[in-house]
Amino acid sequence: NSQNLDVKLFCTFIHKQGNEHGSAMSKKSVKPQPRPQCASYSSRKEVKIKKFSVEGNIAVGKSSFLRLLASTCQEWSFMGEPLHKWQHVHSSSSHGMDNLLQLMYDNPARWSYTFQTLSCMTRFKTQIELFSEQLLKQQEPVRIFERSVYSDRFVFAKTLFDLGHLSDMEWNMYQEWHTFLLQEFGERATLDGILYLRATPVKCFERLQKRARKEEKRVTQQYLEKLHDQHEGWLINKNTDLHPAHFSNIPVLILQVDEDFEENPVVSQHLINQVKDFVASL
Ligand code: UDP
Ligand code: DCM
Ligand code: MG
Repeated sequence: NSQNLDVKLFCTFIHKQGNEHGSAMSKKSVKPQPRPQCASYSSRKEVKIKKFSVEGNIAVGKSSFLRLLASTCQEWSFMGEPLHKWQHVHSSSSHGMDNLLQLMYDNPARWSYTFQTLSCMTRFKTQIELFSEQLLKQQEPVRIFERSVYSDRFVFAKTLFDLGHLSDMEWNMYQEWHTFLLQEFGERATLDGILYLRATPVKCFERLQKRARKEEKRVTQQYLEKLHDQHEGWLINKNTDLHPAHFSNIPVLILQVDEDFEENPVVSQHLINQVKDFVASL
């Protein structure tokens, strides 16, 4: 089912990451191995790595779109959303594991801040992930993330605050450490562009029901409407109050995905062409 696909997708990425970063450590070799690079530039070759995030509402089709891109742009690097980490959190509960995504949807006032802390922390880790030698060997290395620390804050945490699930104090604390981390990570956390997958909340709700992720049974179309408005304010109308302000100038490619692209090669090819042109233009 689609949930397994999500896990599989993430595992593929992890596996890929493992290969990219782990190969030097896992193989016994007498030769010293070159170190992976941390910043957007490789000091060795001065190669610029272009970084993009795929943004969009819940179930709009981000993971499906990453799979599609991965099948055609095989030289690019892809980082799926670390969803399984949010579903499997170590705890001293009877199972030794808690599902924080489930807890948040079951009791948002209690668990939203905890969830947003974990999701953003795992995201920061992903977003500043080391670059592999394999990626740096590409003439024009590209890395694509599913969502970013920006949507975590400007879409999700903000919406949960507006709905009263984060208190004033929690929202202030969240913004304070988020701004601090953005400033500390600087270049390593920035993006060169955003691919905004855009569809009506009705279409997203339809896809959410088709996917039927068990934790998301309580997600309503009204909630998707709020998230949609938040995306629109941030990426289209540009009236979201962004802090720090210089993060507001990231170029955005809008991809309308109401029409099914998963099963439609003409639609999917058109989307891929737009992405390739956008990536090449930056
Ligand atoms: N989906 C679809 N047509 C599309 C894109 C996606 O029917 O063109 C379905 C997909 O098979 C899945 C659901 O929509 O069942 C949500 O997709 P995905 O998990 O990729 O969404 P995400 O939450 O990652 O944006
Ligand atoms: N999610 C959230 N807050 C975030 C990021 C994600 O509440 N900062 C939730 C929304 C979805 C799930 O995690 O229920 C994964 O998102 P998607 O299905 O859009 O990939
Ligand atoms: Mg997804």
